[in-house]
Amino acid sequence: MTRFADAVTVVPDEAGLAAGRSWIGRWVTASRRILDESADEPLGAALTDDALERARWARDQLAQLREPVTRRLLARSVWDATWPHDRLVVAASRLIRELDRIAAGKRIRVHANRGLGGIDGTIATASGIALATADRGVIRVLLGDLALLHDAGSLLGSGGAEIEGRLQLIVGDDGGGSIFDTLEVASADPALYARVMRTPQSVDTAALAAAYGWEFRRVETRGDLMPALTDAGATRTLIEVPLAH
Ligand SMILES: Cc1ncc(C[n+]2csc(CCOP(=O)(O)OP(=O)(O)O)c2C)c(N)n1
Ligand SMILES: [Mg+2]
Repeated sequence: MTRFADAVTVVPDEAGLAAGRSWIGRWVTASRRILDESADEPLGAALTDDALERARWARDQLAQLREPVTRRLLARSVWDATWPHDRLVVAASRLIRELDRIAAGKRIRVHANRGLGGIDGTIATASGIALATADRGVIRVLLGDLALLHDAGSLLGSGGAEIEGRLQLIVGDDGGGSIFDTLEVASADPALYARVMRTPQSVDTAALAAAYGWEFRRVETRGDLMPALTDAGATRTLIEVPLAH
């Protein structure tokens, strides 16, 4: 027998709601712990009366700003720079694993292609989101170098005047596909591994961006990262970040 229902009524399940609340509570606590662990170094040394100690602290801070960007810092900075009126698109990359590890709870919309959706199409996906959304923030795409190169053709489509919002491609460049470095296959013969899995590349990304009319910025140091991510200037920017590790 076949029956058709015109309406469904959801009956509140008090026990279920309580269990859900307790589950969320545990996640919020874990998230806060991660935030606390990642909090900036206490300002003790900066506030000390000892001039030498203060100078040492200032020198250390400056030296840190001049250091190259790590994968973790990139993931954290993109997360920190993104707010509820923005959107984030994350490609299949080692970067999404890093983000998964460090991102603490925050009410922002994050998109990712899963399943058969591969690294090709990441930029096209972001362009579609940019076209469909009425949000007026920045659409940030966090992707690896290979994901950029596999979808370079989408730099063309996403440039149309149709897209009013700002689109920012943030490319963590580690010269190939490093996601496999952390998987079992990394123990294969090094030459074969490089040829089949890592597929090194050294494409001139600045020239690629110029060819498609995108603004281009290369971020070499920690100090340059946040200003690049929060720059309200161009509508279509490709930010290349060479990764230290
Ligand atoms: C079309 C397609 N081919 C292959 C893959 C398998 N794959 C997943 S991640 C990845 C490498 C990504 O390299 P990159 O974009 O540089 O990111 P990284 O891991 O280096 O951060 C590949 C080849 C895929 N997902 N889709
Ligand atoms: Mg890579």
